[in-house]
Amino acid sequence: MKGYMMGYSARDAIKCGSATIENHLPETGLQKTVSDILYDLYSSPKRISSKYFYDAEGSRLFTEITRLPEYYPTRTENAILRELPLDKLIGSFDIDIIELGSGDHSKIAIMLDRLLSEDLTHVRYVPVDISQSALETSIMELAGRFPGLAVQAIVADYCHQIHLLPEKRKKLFCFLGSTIGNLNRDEAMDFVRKITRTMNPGDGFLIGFDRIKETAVLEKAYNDATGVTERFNKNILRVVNRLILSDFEPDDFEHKAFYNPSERRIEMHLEAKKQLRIRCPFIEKHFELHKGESIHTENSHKFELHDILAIGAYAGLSADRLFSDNNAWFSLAYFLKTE
Ligand code: AVJ
Repeated sequence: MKGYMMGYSARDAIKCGSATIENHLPETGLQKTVSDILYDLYSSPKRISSKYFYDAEGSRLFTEITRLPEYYPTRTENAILRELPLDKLIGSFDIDIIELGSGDHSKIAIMLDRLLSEDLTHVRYVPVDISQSALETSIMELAGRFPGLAVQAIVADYCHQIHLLPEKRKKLFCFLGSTIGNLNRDEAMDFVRKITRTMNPGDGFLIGFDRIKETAVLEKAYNDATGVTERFNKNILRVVNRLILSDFEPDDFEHKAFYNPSERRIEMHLEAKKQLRIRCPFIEKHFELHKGESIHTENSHKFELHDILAIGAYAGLSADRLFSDNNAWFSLAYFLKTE
């Protein structure tokens, strides 16, 4: 059932030169968003889904994070992407490169830079992201930088709206930046398997994995000296305030990020500095946080080689190649659908 609630049409298609943006987010419905967020805030421990980080300000802050000296993942992955033989991975057929969570399109730009302009003509780039503003920017910048590249942007929650993805042509899925680390381990398994079901033999899946390393290195990456990650973490409360009309005061919370060795992940939390009462017009009273209580905002799982192989195997993919930096701080796994 497609929702027409809130006065949206189910499909807002915007034309932008030869490129198109389709917005499918309203299908999920604002009411569901409100009830999902409230449900998570009433859970114990309290949590906010990390997908709400990325409003315009959150996306901007994340881009700032990727440039921090402490935040090694982006820099390391980009160096691997610069060496990646994309031409070999895509062959010479017409192909859709579907990037799940494309963000600021910086990763695909590095990959496309390696292609000759004649190779670009049989590529269609399909970025999928929940941030319409990020996709609009991508379309404009990519048109200038890669003339002749076809772009079809899809504004959607790629975790729940896989049915929207194009099916017929040969495909290369890209899930980069270790975004997969935001999912729990079993969710990551199921997610890759779900995507794989839409693939045909010969299609590829390129996934970026942040690897396990020294705890101090991991923790520094999420506790940068200039506090950008702290601002990024607190910004999620502003996003939630807009969505559920609550009155969170970001500075009532402290940014916490630490490595949880048994789960092999960085966890981010917002910890109440004092007893708090949060009001929201959709609930009868208010809800309370006691001093020191925290809201869990993000998991960022780190992966061993066997985790990576297990994810591919569970989806029935064959692990074709692993591209890593010399320290094995980050890996790009290229999986192939064989039957
Ligand atoms: C975009 C999910 C890969 O987990 O490292 C960066 C987000 N959070 N700093 C990550 C993030 C805090 C990032 N991912």
